[in-house]
Amino acid sequence: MRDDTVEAGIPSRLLSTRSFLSDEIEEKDMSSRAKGIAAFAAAVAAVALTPATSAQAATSAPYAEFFDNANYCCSSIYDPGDGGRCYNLPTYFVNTISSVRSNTRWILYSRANCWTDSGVPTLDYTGSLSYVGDQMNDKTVSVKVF
Ligand SMILES: [Ca+2]
Repeated sequence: MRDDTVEAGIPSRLLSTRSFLSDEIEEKDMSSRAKGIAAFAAAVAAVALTPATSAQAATSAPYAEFFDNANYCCSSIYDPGDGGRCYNLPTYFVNTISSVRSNTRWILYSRANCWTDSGVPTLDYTGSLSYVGDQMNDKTVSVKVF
């Protein structure tokens, strides 16, 4: 006859201990998550409370916008500056980039994962460029924005 205090071979006392522990762990996880969120909210609030000196300050965050045609036309993909993290372009934009609007330094790579070697074209530039040049036109696969 089956003992009701045993589930899957574990005495019910142990089951309840296990469930108590898992509740505690869950609560700990939640509170550390909550702390993380609170810290993030505080950081955001601190930034928001810093008075902007001008409208210019609000729009000076580094970015680069990569366009599939020259002269900043027509479809584009926006990448915020992030210290030069490598970003592989989505399939649609692979081998299409012809111009770049930017207020910071960026690099175009003709291979995935910002890989490069001698003879593999790249373009390292700062600011906007209405045409990336014949060497890089329609050859960009990955980018970095600083
Ligand atoms: Ca193009």
